[in-house]
Amino acid sequence: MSPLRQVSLIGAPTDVGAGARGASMGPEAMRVAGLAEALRSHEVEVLDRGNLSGPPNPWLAPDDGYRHLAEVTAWNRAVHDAVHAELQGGRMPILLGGDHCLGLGSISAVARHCRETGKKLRILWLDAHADFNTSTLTPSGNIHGMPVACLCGYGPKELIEIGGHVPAIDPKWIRQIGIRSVDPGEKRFVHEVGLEVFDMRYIDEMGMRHAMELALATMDANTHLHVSFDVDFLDPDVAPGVGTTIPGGPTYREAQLCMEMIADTGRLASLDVMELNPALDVRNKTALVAVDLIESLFGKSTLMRR
Ligand code: EXY
Ligand code: MN
Ligand code: MN
Ligand code: MN
Repeated sequence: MSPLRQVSLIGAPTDVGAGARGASMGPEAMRVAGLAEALRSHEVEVLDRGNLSGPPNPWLAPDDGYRHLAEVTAWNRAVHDAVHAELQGGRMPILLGGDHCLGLGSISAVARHCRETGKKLRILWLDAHADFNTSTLTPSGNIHGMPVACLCGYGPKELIEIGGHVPAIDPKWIRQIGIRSVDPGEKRFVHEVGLEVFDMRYIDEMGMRHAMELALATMDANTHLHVSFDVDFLDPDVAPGVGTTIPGGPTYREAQLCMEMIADTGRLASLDVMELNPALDVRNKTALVAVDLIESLFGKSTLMRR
């Protein structure tokens, strides 16, 4: 029998980084969809740490290229501290967003922990978007379009310094999967920095299996694998409950295969589940799909493969 994995759920109920209201209700929708119970059915010990708190969404226009920078910073500091505390305690954090600006706090904590423990970090960024904008490239000022750039050191001082090391990560540690909406300046910047992107064109031509084989290659027993799962990664037919639906995403089965291949590595060590927006969902369908996919990340299908 596999050892009991210890997971902590951390809710971050805010939409301060987003362009639509409602992702603040994401953590509760995941609980209502039965996330803790589903994980427990896969030999996982689950502690629900409840929700973090932070400033309300002031719903203001961007200032100098950033919308709500002070509020985004406060929320990310809270996320950083909570995620780092779980890792220090030997538990696997699952961050329940909240919008994807919080990937910054989560991954800067994971990167800090990897530096402290000598682990190699690999990040899978499952998303329709590259989230690689800066204040000069962004068409919206919404910081949920910027966390990957901030993690790589391109962003305001208060955000890039959250994990205590600038840059928090090397762009070589990231693999992006499912990308299909990138702004023109952002696209140039992605190429300039050399991010490894398996976009939908690649997945259409080569298949999810090949994309994931490459994205998961060169990991070893010392690798900490972090998955940042933006629910808008999924095709909107499967997952309508997000603020920024982009057609042409992975089907239900392609997404399952993606999660199953991650599970097979045995290296998953931290997870973000972001951008779920219950205000735009249909009878909590998107949260239920997210729970189903997370079950696959924790080995739901392995019995069939024994
Ligand atoms: N690229 C667009 C922007 O920066 O405004 C849209 C970003 C959406 C980001 C989200 C949820 O992954
Ligand atoms: Mn995102
Ligand atoms: Mn640590
Ligand atoms: Mn997205």
